[in-house]
Amino acid sequence: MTMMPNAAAVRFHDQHPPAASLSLRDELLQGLRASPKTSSPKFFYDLRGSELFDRICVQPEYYPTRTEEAILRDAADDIAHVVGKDATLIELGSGASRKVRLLLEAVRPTSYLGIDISRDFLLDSTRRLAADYPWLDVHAACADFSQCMTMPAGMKCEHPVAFFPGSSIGNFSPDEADTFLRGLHSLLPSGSGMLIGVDLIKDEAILNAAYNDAAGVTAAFNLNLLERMRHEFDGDLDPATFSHYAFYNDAHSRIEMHLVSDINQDIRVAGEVFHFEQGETLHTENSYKYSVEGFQTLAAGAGFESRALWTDPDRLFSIHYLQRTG
Ligand code: AVI
Repeated sequence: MTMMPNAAAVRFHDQHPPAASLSLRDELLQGLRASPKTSSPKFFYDLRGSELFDRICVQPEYYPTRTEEAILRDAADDIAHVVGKDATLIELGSGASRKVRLLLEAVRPTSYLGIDISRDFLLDSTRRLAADYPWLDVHAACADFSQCMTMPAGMKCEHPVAFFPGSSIGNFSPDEADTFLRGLHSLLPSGSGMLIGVDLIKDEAILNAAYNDAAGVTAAFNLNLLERMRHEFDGDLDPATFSHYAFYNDAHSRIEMHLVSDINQDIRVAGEVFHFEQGETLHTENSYKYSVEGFQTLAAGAGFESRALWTDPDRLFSIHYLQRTG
């Protein structure tokens, strides 16, 4: 269904992502029943988790956000040249639509489509975008881009360019990333572009510091998952009996985040009891890091050829422009 919200400048397409609470609960319980215990990173992002994530992005140790923004700012004209004219920028998981602002004046796309699962947040940020860039045809689609996504009916889109910043692809396993890229390949017509931010493999000390900031914001972000279990999933547990644990796993080229139980204990979530030994962990997130070549190989396997690459002088972060082949 397509309808006009109050602010006339945004066209809103509600793709009705499945009302999640039951499936979310089931997914959470399934992870807690598994051995070792796991939880999807998407459980981090309730309101408090999203606020904490915004605070992580400005911590001095968390280099990805400011480095990617600097690359986008410095390379905006170059990016515009590679992207070409009459683009429709499609931002996947658009959130606050903040990073795309660094490109809009240079790229001058004809239209912008922000896709996000959080309806109110999406509407608010795309309305602000439409107000600030009156020449831009702004669309918003409420959908879970990682599950299923179709282009909104009736949207004219001559030269689609997917925009996926933030190294969010790093929160997928390489197999999931491959499936995700293949899904985009089947959605986008031949010749479409993709501008994607990918965090790079680097000195372990820099990586470990980024996920263990001195102010304890990443720890609070991780531990907030337990608060969410208490409030949203009828959890009976004491968050103070768990600790944040994040480290770089060199063999898998990924940061792992865990919640470690400091004691032997039973917790109850949604009516079910789960036992934790002292020192046992709930694995809450992986954040994969790639070499430039490693990512290009992954993308090529899913049908996207590398056309351009930008990095910062310290090669902390990369932005790739890929083209859909076939
Ligand atoms: C959203 N994502 C790319 C972040 C990352 O770095 O993997 C999430 C995050 N987790 C802890 N700090 C930041």
